[in-house]
Amino acid sequence: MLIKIPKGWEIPEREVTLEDVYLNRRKFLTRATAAAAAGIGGLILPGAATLRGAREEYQPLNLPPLTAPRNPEYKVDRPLSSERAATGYNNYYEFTEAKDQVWKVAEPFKPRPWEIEFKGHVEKPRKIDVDELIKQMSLEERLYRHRCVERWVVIVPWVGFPMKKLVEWAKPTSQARYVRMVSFFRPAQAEGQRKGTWYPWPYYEGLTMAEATNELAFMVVGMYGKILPNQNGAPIRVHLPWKYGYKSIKAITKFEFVEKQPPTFWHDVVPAEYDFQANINPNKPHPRWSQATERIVEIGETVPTRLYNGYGKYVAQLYEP
Ligand SMILES: Nc1nc2c(c(=O)[nH]1)N[C@H]1C(S)=C(S)[C@@H](COP(=O)(O)O)O[C@H]1N2
Ligand SMILES: [Mo]
Repeated sequence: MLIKIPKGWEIPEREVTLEDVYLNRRKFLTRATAAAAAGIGGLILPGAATLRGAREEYQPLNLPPLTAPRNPEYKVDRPLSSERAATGYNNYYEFTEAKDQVWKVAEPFKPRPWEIEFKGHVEKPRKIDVDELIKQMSLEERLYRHRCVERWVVIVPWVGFPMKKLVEWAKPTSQARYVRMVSFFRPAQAEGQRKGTWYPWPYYEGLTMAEATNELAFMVVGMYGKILPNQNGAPIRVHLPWKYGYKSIKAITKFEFVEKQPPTFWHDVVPAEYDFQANINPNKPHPRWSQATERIVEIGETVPTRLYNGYGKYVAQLYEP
């Protein structure tokens, strides 16, 4: 008798995907349900290659080197993901919903020249070219664990600088209570922005000032000792390792300092499923799946999820009285 015993992660992921994509999409094609079905919890194309990681044909590009001293403070308790896995399996809906295709669809994108705008409650609104900004910052490498709300994990050597330095550079006034961040809008270069027209492009996210200036919040401009590839958010993105991946907005064009909690992209698309705070918490299930475990991409191993992704020592005081 032939009995296939699936690995733990295969069952729920398949349930989430196939049912939602094929049933919901056809039945209720309203904006919200179409988006929920295709959403970050939704579309994973069937097939072991997709679930395991990058496509076979994919090889990382030889991008210009960008190295920086490793900050020994940030350690991980697992081997790093291969560059191929972390750059060949992505979520980036501006390009495509197929995680193993983002590298290919995003390749022609031109992330330079790139202007970043600082506005809202700042001493003086200003704009700066990304490379000018990078020159003014001192770069370091940090090993961080990245945990998507869909339960996949990669462990990555990012190159960048603390977001706190960026906030200091922007000089917000005392009225600023949140920072709102916005990605690019270039439908001609990003086919997901042409095809997924029900999404409220451009992608937008937000943080409290305490979160943005926490030492873990990291502005990323490189990975694996090279400049950031398009598929991971070139030329500049943020990484917030204690929050689900959707908070770590890619290809940022604007920082706006505001008084009120800003709206966020995935919350607006599926309000019941993706909240503003999005702290990693094994005890708080997503409405459609448990968050108690997670799967390490490429290795396929399932491990327990940790509160704040294991970064409680840095951030728990932000949320606990
Ligand atoms: N602009 C933009 N930023 C984004 C996304 C996106 O679709 N668009 N996806 C988010 C999600 S859901 C995840 S898991 C991470 C993936 O980052 P990675 O490709 O570096 O692993 O990017 C986040 N940032
Ligand atoms: Mo994600």
